[in-house]
Amino acid sequence: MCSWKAIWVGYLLEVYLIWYIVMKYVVGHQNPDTDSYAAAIVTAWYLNEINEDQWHAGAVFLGDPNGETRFLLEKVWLTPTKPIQELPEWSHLVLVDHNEASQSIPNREKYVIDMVIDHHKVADFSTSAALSMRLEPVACTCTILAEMMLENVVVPPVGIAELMIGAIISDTLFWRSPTTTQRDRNAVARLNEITRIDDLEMYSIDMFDAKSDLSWLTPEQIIRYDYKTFDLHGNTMWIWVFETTNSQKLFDIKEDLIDAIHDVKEKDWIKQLLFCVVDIIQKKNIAFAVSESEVEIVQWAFAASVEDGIADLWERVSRKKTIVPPIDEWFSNN
Ligand SMILES: [Mn+2]
Repeated sequence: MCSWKAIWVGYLLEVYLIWYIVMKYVVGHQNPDTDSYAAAIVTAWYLNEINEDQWHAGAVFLGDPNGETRFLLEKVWLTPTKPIQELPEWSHLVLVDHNEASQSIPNREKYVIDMVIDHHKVADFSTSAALSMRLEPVACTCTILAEMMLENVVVPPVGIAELMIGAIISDTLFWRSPTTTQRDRNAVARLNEITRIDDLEMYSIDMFDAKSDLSWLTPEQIIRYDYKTFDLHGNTMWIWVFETTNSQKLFDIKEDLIDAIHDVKEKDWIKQLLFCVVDIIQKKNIAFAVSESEVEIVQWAFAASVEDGIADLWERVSRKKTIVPPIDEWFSNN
């Protein structure tokens, strides 16, 4: 005779196994910025909404949200979850806003990648099975997501639409970044029919001010605020950016920042690091190059002069479009 207890245990096991097997994790890059954070949440919502397969999607994050992202999350009544650095082996992943291994979840080969939605250059991507890839040369992952929703006649609720608008404002520096395309502008215009934010300019300034708030950051946290690592022709280059509406505040503590850069480089075995202060309002990039090899890179890649460890990189406010490519080019010739 079959006991109820056995049936119950069997049922629980099955529920547990099915849950484990059908869970898909959506994840952005390390040290997530607003787009990475928002795109993970939005993609998880979207995948559950279209429900093409029987998977359940959930967003996970490789770091805490920054001040700007926190501001946006509060606007839509979301609380950040605890960051992760690891998932059960063979977990199924959807990567958003990145594809390079150096920016992704550690030991990525342990997992199964089902899908990539991204707007960056492709560096080192390979998988053992077929997958969906949606890569578009627009300014923001959330622009791609907004287009996917349009194609599939999915209308996002207000909170999801607002997250996408916030991410697009952030990645385009509200149209100041050279990465901006008409598609990004169209996406915001369409999404704002749902959110009906009266003054997007004001909204963007509030967001950027939240990002520029230094009061709760140490010099080390400032330089680590938005870090990314790049493998360029076999060389590892750390290119870190701090976007602000008030760059003067950073130059007031210039010496502390330079000390912090030296400390961090020693602590993390970093050979070449470029720390860029991007003034969003003035559309200017002032970079810190504190070692001989960094000075050389800045001089040759950007034809810029370096004085006391600081170089004026002019209007180069986009890491993707105007900072990384000249350095990449330099490495390819050296
Ligand atoms: Mn992005």
